[in-house]
Amino acid sequence: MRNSSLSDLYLDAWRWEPFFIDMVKQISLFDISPYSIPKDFLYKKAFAGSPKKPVEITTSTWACKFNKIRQIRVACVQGSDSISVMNLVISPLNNYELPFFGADFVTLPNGHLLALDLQPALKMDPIHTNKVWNKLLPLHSKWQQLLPSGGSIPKEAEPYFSPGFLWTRLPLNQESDTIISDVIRPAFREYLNLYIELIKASKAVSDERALKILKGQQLYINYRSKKDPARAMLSRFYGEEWTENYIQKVLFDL
Ligand code: DBV
Repeated sequence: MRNSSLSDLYLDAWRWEPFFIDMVKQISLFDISPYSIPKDFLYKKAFAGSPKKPVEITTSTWACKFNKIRQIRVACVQGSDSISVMNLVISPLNNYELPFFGADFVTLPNGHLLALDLQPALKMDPIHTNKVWNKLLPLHSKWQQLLPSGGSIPKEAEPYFSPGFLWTRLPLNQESDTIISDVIRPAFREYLNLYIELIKASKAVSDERALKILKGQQLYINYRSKKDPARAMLSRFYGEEWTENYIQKVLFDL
């Protein structure tokens, strides 16, 4: 299983490794199979910084799939101490009444940006959202009150977020490191546990319903790929062509 072994990441001191390991442990109760990622996107390296002080920036991709889940993929970006990203999306098959699972843990020289959500394919549809939100909202209020708000999100992004969107920005310091290990990490574990419970409980829906969910999923994935906030950064490191292919054909490939 070339895509799903930790050693494929080739990363030194990746800040989000404990989160990644938690995630792999949590999903390992499912019967996991490989999800193929083209070689050019499994591991990519570039040098940024100044000629005198070059900084190596690596981007690794890990992916798998399992029963009811079309794709789970993690984009891991690492560059010295000041750039570290774990972007995770779990995309369910469209014949299950399931949201997406999304996590965006971003450390950049100007601070941390931390986002976690169970994101709806059909936000205005209570059949799709009620069961999820009833269980998600208590988790959200428990953890968000321990975090400063991340600020508002663009109006056009609202259809794709749940009211349980956990979202904060933190400065780079030791206090934030403590918040990341004492708040963000258990919150991530609990959000993912809830998601796993929803997967286990979900049953196949009718073909008609599946088509409706598919349309919602396509709008979500198109939005994410069109507005990917990492586009500028990745283009700077790896060029536009590689970045466009990575975003459209690997990260958001529905
Ligand atoms: N975001 C991605 C992918 C990334 C990635 C695939 C490979 O979707 C990283 C990496 N996100 C990334 C980076 C930034 C953000 C910002 C590098 C900083 C961009 C910058 O400051 O230049 C959550 N991520 C953001 C922002 C939001 C999210 C709201 C701020 C956008 C802005 O300020 O313009 N991304 C968004 C979200 C999920 C997500 C809710 C799922 C939970 O993945």
